[in-house]
Amino acid sequence: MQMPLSQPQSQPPSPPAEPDNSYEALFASSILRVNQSLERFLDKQAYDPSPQANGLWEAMRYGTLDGGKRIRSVLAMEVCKACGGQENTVLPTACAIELIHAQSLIHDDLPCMDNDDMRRGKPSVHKAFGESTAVLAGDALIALAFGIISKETPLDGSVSPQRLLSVIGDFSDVTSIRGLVNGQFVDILYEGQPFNQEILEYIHVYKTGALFRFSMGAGAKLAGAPDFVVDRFVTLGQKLGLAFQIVDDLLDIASSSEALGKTAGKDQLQEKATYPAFFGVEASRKQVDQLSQEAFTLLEETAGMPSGYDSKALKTLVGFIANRIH
Ligand code: GRG
Repeated sequence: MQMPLSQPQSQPPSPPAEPDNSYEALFASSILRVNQSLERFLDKQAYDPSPQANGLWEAMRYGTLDGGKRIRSVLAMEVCKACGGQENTVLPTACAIELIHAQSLIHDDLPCMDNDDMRRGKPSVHKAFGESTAVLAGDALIALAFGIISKETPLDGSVSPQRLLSVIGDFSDVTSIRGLVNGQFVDILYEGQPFNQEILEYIHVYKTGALFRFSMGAGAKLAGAPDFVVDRFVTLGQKLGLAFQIVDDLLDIASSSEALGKTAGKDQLQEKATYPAFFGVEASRKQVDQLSQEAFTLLEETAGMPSGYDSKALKTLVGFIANRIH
């Protein structure tokens, strides 16, 4: 006997599925493109088919692929698209951002830095591969990141060589004494030391803010946006970077190692200079809300200008950054 192909009439129709409005679902296309390109850029065979450095490549891949929210690269991609730019133009820079971010986490986890055994829900790179390999993997990722922006950005007229050079120059600021390295130095310097608001802001502006500023500014630059729009996105990156770091510090207090994929509660143990330590949890939360409100206003103002853009996706991203739970 043949089975009926349709449901009997008497059964009620199943309710329509709820739309998935998570960050991962809404930005799946940008996340996928970044992940696929990272996989390609970290293909050992393409660079060095000899077996000697296999362990180094494995460590670089382990620290970069398979994990991470990709928030900075998504910001670069979404700003570029919102400003009318091509996805292919920004993709190499978006990947370079993730390589530097991964490197900063690998080095941050080292025993001589923040000393964490866990990252992205698995043993940190020095735990899995040893300290010297972790240092070298980070070093190699920095140089690779510069190579990817300069060699892989298509020179097909979608971006001028001058603009591209200016992005590479900005990238060198972010990765140097004008960016993350500076922030990390001062962060460690003030561990267990008295600090004030000025020091706190300084650490955050450099340690986390720099990469957010670069991500948004580069997205706009690579889209060919006018300088005043680029400047606005840099300001926006500054606000979002600060909000992101304050939320990170709040989650370190309120969340679990399991949920975060890294050791929770470390800031207090290491007597870190954080917003919650200085202002308290409630006032820090208010600062995040204030910053996201300012980011919304900036987005709306800029979108309304003659060379305006569609700010919908970017507003959604601001909301995710302010309210993230991991
Ligand atoms: C760039 C040359 C160079 C050196 C780096 C070690 C160092 C110098 C800087 C450390 C910077 C650092 C670890 C900042 C913390 C930023 C932060 C909140 C990281 C967590 O970012 P998420 O949550 O991580 O986006 P995932 O795992 O999701 O990618």
